[in-house]
Amino acid sequence: MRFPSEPFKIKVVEPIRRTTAAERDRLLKEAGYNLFRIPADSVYVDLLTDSGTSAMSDRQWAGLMLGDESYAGSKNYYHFEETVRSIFRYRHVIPTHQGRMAENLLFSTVVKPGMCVPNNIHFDTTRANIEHQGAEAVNAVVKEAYDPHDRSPFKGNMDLARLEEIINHAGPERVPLVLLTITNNSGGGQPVSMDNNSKTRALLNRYGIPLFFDACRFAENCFFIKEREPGYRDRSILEIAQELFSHGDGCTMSAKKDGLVNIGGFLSLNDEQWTRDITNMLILVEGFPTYGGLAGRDLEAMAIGLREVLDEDYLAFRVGQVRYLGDLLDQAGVPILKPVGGHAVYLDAKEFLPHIPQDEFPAQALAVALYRSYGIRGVEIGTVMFGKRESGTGRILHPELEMVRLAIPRRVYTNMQIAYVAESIVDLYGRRESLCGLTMTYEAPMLRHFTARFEELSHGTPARQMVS
Ligand code: P70
Repeated sequence: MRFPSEPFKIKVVEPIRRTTAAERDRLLKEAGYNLFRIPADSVYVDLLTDSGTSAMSDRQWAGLMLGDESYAGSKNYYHFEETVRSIFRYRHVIPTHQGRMAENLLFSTVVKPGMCVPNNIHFDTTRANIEHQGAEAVNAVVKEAYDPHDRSPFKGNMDLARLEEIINHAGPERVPLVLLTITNNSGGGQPVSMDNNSKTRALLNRYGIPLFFDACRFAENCFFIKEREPGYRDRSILEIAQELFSHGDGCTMSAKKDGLVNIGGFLSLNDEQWTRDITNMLILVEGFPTYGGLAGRDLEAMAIGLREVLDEDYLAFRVGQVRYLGDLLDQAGVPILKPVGGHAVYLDAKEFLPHIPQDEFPAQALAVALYRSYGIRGVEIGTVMFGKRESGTGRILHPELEMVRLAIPRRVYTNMQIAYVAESIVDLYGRRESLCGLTMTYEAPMLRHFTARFEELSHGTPARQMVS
């Protein structure tokens, strides 16, 4: 295992607090066993998300002082626009306050009730925003994605035969666009290859359907292409990104990931009419087109972050640190999704806790145990986030993967803290049989994972099925 050494030194530190197990137990009860409801200052290592949690560089902090807060035509907008154009190379650049607003603006403009939007795998907000338009969000990832033991290098790839089937079944006129999520978050942070990307484009050309990227973690995806795909070893990350995006018509972006900022996002696209309609909506709900719900200083930080994220030393450390955690766990026999993805290690809860049935939310139970025993916060990506209730019976339909995601914030934790996380999980794995399942006592009609509440079951108590 290569030890991923940091390509930076630390200039400012933020103290974190150790809590007792008794305190965490009380907080869990108060939070209804939902980790989104735990105060962050009671978390020791916070791996809930890599979104908006990055440490900015000294250059980004300096950039904040260059903020031009003019309502219209801020100089930071032009710097941001030029940066986005130089990487993504689409004609129009529309800033938004975060990714889901970019999704909302795009889908409310081009998706109509009864339509169908395929993706490799939709993430939660993407799916919810499409369903909110009365359309169907369909996944078409390759089947290897669902096998945690399959070590294929590009498990984020689109299954082209399946995609064609979906288009023909819906009718091409009912598919306003196809998305590719890079990297594929719900499938374990797995990359899409350049080859699959260009074949997706070729297929869509036959039907005249636009291709958009959900580009949150594009730089990590490009790093994997450089590492794993023949012909890209000597190309820069920027060149790989430019080639990748040349196969699409636009993208949505949450810059809270590979923009290396705490808030921000954008839409970038070529189509003139779509841009006009989206811009009109933007003015209605978000702000003037040269700030889009952000301050001028945020745009400056984003412009600088988008350049920094392309740095290969940074990316080697970034992806290396995630892999380091995965390798420590794998070597100790802890079941994780393989190969390790770009931004997170995913624990396979079905294998970790085979004695807890999926109806009792094993991944949520695992996330709760990790916090209670060690102060580590991960997030459930399984039945709570993606399970659906069958209409009529109220029975839960389970997603194929039942995981706890340990998302590593960018440039935030030291390798020693990562080693602490590994050691803790190995310890928990040794006493996994003592863990019990949960029952859900409250759920919202959409994006229920953010606000759901649970009660703990003791051994032998069957889950009560809550019918909504
Ligand atoms: C995450 C966050 C956000 C996201 C994404 C993809 C592929 C769009 C968005 C929306 C969300 C999250 C999940 C669990 C806990 C906390 C936060 N992903 N597309 O961590 O972007 O958040 O900026 O609106 O991954 O993966 P935005």
